[in-house]
Amino acid sequence: MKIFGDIRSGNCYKLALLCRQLNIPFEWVPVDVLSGETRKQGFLEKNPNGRIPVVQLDDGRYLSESNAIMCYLAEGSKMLPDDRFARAMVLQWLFFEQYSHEPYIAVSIFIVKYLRNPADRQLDLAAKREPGYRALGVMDEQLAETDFLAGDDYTIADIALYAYTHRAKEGGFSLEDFANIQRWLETVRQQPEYVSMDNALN
Ligand SMILES: N[C@@H](CCC(=O)N[C@@H](CS)C(=O)NCC(=O)O)C(=O)O
Repeated sequence: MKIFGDIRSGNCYKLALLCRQLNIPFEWVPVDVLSGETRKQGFLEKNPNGRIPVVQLDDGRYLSESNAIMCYLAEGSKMLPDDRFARAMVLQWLFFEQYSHEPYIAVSIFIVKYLRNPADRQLDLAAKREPGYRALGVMDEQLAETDFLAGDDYTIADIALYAYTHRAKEGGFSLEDFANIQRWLETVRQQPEYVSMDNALN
């Protein structure tokens, strides 16, 4: 399987971390997210939406959307439970991540770190503050009740939300008031075969 990605992207890191933890071999094909490569014709044939990550399976088929790819890869493992309700809880957090967390926290990191905080994005950045903190509050409340987001077991819901939460500070979000998130971040780091973003491809 090939993963087309940029390891600076949390959405791409999700897949590298999951593959390491499930012992799934992959070939990483680097795509520079800042160069506009994802919007060129050759790439649009892989994902018409022009975004990474994309995987190409051994039979040639392509799949995009980080959380959908994680569901595909985690099928049959403990990271995606078979039980109907337990699985739906995992999906609940995957959808939460994409709709209520990533657009605020990941995009803030992108503006601050990768675009170098340009003046013409300051209003946009400020508008992400309140919904970003609201998402962190929802996570913290859940993590006051359970060890992991979808319950007592580590699942792909934790990978999905770890990817950008552990870097929230780079987008200007403080985790100081979120003790349960801090404890959970440390627990994720202690999972077997955990790799940090910096080491995920080594
Ligand atoms: N919902 C998508 C988001 C993917 C996404 O936004 N990817 C960014 C990098 S993190 C990208 O490819 N940006 C390049 C572009 O939009 O041209 C997913 O979870 O995979």
